[in-house]
Amino acid sequence: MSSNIKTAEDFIAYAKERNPNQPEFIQAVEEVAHSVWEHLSNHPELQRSKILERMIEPERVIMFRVPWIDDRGEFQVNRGYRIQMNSAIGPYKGGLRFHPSVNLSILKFLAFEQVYKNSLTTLPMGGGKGGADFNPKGKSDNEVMPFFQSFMTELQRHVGANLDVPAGDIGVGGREVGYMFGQYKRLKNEFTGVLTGKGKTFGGSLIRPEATGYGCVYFMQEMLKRKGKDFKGKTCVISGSGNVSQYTAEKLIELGAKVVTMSDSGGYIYDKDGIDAAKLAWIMDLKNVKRGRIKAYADHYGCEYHEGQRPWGVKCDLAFPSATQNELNESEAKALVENGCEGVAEGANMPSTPAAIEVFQAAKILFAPGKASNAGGVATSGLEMSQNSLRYGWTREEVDEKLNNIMKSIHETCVQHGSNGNGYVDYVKGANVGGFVKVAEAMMAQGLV
Ligand code: NDP
Ligand code: 2IT
Repeated sequence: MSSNIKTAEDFIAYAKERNPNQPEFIQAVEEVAHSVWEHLSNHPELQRSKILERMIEPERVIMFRVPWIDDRGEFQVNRGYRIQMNSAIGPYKGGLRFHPSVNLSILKFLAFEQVYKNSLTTLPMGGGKGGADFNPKGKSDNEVMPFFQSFMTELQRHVGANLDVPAGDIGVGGREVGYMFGQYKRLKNEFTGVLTGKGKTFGGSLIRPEATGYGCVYFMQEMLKRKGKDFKGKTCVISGSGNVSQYTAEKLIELGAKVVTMSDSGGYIYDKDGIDAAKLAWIMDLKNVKRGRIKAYADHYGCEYHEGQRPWGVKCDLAFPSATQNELNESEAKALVENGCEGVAEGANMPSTPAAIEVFQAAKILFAPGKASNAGGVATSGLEMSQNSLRYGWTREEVDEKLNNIMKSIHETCVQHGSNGNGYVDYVKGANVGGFVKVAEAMMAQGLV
């Protein structure tokens, strides 16, 4: 640690000075710094080696131009990125986000979170993240394919099965991964596992589409089990209606819970009778095939729709924020707690603001941070990498069992590092310290790089 950095606050001031105008990145760094400070204080060798200073400095940041032509023949330019944050424990690994809000701060926060998340999975994956400020909404297939081909035409220089393995995130599904994989294969003239989340016919793992949502529910199941509880009859509120939200809902319904909300950036639907398997299939068709808005569900099934609002005011037992960062603030956290909510598992990355997390922890309800509870997606990406290397494919049951075991192991790691002695588990501290120690040890072993 620099001689003038004595406390977590000093470190955060240093991080802020070096990264002006990057609020999301600083938010993620602040949380980790607070969690690991005690560990660092007990390990002066880590401080001397400037482990945390090195961890907040990406190994490499790539920014590039993505030119393409839209349906009207107009030239368009987007900005592409890949943040290669940390490769101490394996090749860079993490998703690609395509959303108009994408910028350096958001991708650095996501890449930073990814380092600890990937460490928690027990698999050998470093951390990275990328994407572009491209808005896939309302784009025709004729526009989406050339955009993703253009994006990969540059990205192919910087990724590879043993170097950096991207996957999906917001705005990316099987279609987009397929186009990127096709372009990579064409340019490199080799068939390798350079991306995960691929189609089942060309090396994609079974259960990868389901994995983040299923994993999040498995994590909540472990937290509940520790309290002698289960999902039977629990009312659940979910935000978002994309990949993570859909499979969170599917698994919750299967395990006997009642899901009453889903949302998109337009608003949320409240179905007090519960979204059952048939209604969820309708939502999947609406979102994945028709690419429609969630409001159509309310029109079709005659339930409530709350335009421009988020679902946290709905009375529930369990909440699964699964759309985007900072989508659940302090007053919404208070509303959840006052309405009797007993557990929150983050499907999204950093959806709860720091003040919201304080509310949950002060009320001593179960709270799982995204880097623990949404790690099932990247864990199954890791399993896809293993299967590609083996040139083999496991069955649904085999992958699902491995996923469930990984989520149990992450839960145990959180309990090990986050127990405060009076029975309450600080899963935030547990996840941050549990993820940190492995990466720090690997960095120490590899010298000053
Ligand atoms: P999708 O693109 O499939 O779905 C995103 C959902 O969130 C949509 O309903 C979208 O609504 C909503 N949303 C996105 N941005 C905003 C916003 N700024 N304000 C309000 N609503 C928004 O993405 P995923 O389901 O894959 O990702 C959701 C979250 O989960 C992200 O935080 C992602 O980083 C995280 N995650 C994803 C993993 C994965 O494997 N896919 C793994 C781990 C974490 P709309 O369509 O209106 O934009
Ligand atoms: O945030 C995440 O963990 C993801 N978007 C998944 C990354 C991956 O490589 O599967």
